[in-house]
Amino acid sequence: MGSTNSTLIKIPNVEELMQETGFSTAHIIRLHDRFKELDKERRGYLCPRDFEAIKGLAINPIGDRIIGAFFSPGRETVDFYTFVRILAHFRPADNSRPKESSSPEPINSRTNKLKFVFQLYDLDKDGKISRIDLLKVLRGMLEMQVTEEQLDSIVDRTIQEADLDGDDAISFEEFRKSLEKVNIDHKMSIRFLR
Ligand SMILES: [Ca+2]
Ligand SMILES: [Ca+2]
Repeated sequence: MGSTNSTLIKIPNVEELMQETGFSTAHIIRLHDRFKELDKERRGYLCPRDFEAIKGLAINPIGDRIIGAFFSPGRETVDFYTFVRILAHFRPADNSRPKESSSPEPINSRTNKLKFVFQLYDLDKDGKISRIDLLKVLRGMLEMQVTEEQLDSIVDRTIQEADLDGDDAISFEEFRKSLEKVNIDHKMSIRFLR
């Protein structure tokens, strides 16, 4: 497959990227094609508005927050490597892979997926989802669908249900516990490759 090889040659350190993310050669090539497709102006990087073309994201309630996760604070662009690394969080967990205690936890493990979602809510990055964080995120997600009063009561209930140590905020451990029964793979499946 000549075209396959020529694509890979254009992606330096591709082996490293595959190892880190667990994506196969075929995945990387498809992601590279998708990246180029989204990069309409062929600048070699994507801006937040390029992500608006991703269908599943526009209708995902936390779509905006997910788009935000591709961009580190103060940066308005994302390159192919960062793009692939972030997308690796959405890869279904691979249970068939033999677990080696020496190797670092894969990006798509349940814990890393939960961490990824957690930081979408922890707006001020202080390690806790506070009432204010939650209010802002939910306001963005629900926008016109609820009144401020309803929003307040949703926030109250969410915090009450998850907050175990009574500090009026949700730590990562509390977050993890509250989502114990949730199939995170299912929740985090987004069709980027369509
Ligand atoms: Ca916070
Ligand atoms: Ca707490």
